[in-house]
Amino acid sequence: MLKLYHAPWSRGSGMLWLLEELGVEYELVEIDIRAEGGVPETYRAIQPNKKVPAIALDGTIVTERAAITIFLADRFPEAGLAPAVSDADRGAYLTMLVYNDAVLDPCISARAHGLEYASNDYSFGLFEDMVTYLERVLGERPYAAGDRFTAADIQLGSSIGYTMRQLKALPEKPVFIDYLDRVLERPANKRAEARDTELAMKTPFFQAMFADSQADQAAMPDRS
Ligand SMILES: N[C@@H](CCC(=O)N[C@@H](CS)C(=O)NCC(=O)O)C(=O)O
Repeated sequence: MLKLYHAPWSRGSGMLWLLEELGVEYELVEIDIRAEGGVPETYRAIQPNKKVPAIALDGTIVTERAAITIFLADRFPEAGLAPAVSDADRGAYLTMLVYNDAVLDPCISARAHGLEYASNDYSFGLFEDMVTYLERVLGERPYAAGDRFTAADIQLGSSIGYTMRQLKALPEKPVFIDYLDRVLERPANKRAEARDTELAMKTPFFQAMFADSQADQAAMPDRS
């Protein structure tokens, strides 16, 4: 059976959404990336940097979100999540999947860590150029690869949703808000979110975090 190596509320969360869209059976192997002692060294045999997500299917291990997405969406074509190799949307589909990981993600991390740099210092270029490009693409077409929802929207939707709504690093542009309204309400995403939240609530890190925030709230002076 397909195995997903995953940690809740992480870059692996989009994979749960993908698997729900594909409608395939899978076994979830939880990797506690927030464990005090760190991720066990044995996991390096699956993912060379000990990161999630990773998948294993029929003896093949695939790592990196874009690669996993391409692999699974092509492997289960009946779900209709990948434009065929000869489809006019295939180029945009691959571009947006890889852009998500190779440009959007590091631009956001660089911004969140206050890194100052020139465009040609790093392969991912400037944050402002990334925002302008995404705004243009999503202003020109309703979905990442064209007129229909594909697996690229799972990755792009997850990234835009998290970085705009939770991290607050991506500006709240109207095209991003409209795009999220189009993609995040899908039933498969709602199922994935529910499963992820359930997993997060069983994770010692989040249990401690929520216990702390409840304790802080209880200690707040009553202003009523
Ligand atoms: N390039 C990887 C990045 C995955 C990644 O950054 N995963 C984070 C979770 S959000 C992780 O596993 N961090 C644990 C660690 O670095 O120890 C991908 O796209 O699959």
